[in-house]
Amino acid sequence: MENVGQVRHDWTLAEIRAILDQPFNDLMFQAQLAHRQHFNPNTVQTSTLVNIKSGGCAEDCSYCSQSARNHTGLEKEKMMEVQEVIEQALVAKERGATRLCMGAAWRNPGKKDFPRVLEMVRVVKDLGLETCLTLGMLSDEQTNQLKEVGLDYYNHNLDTSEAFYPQVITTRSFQDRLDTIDKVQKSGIKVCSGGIIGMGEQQKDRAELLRTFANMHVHPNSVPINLLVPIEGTPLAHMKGKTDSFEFIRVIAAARIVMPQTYVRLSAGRMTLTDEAQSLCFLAGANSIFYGDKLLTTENPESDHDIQLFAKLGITMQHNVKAEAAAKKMAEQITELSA
Ligand code: SAM
Ligand code: DTB
Ligand code: SF4
Repeated sequence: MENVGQVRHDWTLAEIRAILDQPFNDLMFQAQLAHRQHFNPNTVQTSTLVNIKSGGCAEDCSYCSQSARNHTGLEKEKMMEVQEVIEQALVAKERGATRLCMGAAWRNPGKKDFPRVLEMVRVVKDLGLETCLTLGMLSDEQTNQLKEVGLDYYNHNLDTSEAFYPQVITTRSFQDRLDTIDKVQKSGIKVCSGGIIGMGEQQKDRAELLRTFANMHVHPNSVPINLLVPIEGTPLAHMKGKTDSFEFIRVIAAARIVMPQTYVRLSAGRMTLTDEAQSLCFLAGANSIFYGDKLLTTENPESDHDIQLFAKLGITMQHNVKAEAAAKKMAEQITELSA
């Protein structure tokens, strides 16, 4: 207990299982101890998702509405125009988001589409938002180009333990995912990588997933913990209502304890969590959310609702320092011009 909050890279499976298993109040206390050493406990970072290329994906992820193999009724769409990304980014910024996370239903980005992706990063950065992309696997050249245009974060989830992974996805391996994360990390782009709870995995799988992240040479900067959104027409639709929210909160707390300097994001699945359950997630050390009424293809709480919840909890949204600096600079320029 005296070492809680210390950054380590040598966690054992038994240690993480014991963290997950302990009495709930002890777990919350430990998570708070870790959290308060590295973060303001009353501040939450907000990222808004934009689905820049929806549906028709070649992978067979069994949770996903966007796989071409799942019959979810989702239309395959063309890649979004840069102008539409700008419009959505402006809305996100206006609501107070600090980061725009642009996702595409690709196994990997194609050559033809990539220049537009690079342009999206440039324009979103120019608006003063942090940028995050999630596009699947990347080549070395693509990774370098993303670094050059100044991409801040790349999201690539491991989703679950190496052992359970083949039951969820067969079209690419766990090792492929690790390799992509490693490539991103080495390029200097910050890594965002997390998983999904509620796909039928055991407690041991949850502990293994956390151990994989916690024993990485550098912890991911951000770890999204998703509660499965069971979608009709996917092989995991039958998991609806199967996960106890306390189990989910326990994973958030364990992530906070084993990666005390990481942003732990309360991610998909908030539509099925009560305000009280979400508050326990913040108590467990979650300090980031997806913010805005849509995830990629499914619903997310309205931002007004989140603002009200934050007000009840005395939580403030992390400031958009870059956007504030940009606005200040613009105001100064206007004053100069009118002088
Ligand atoms: N195609 C890219 C990829 O797979 O890396 C990027 C987008 S993909 C939708 C990003 C992540 O969203 C997945 O790795 C998964 O963790 C999460 N996700 C997708 N569908 C979900 C669902 N129904 N419930 C919870 N999380 C989900
Ligand atoms: C992540 O971990 N969760 C986000 C984001 N990264 C790309 C996506 C959640 C998707 C939930 C289901 C949907 O809306 O399709
Ligand atoms: Fe494709 Fe990503 Fe969905 Fe898997 S999670 S099917 S890679 S969009």
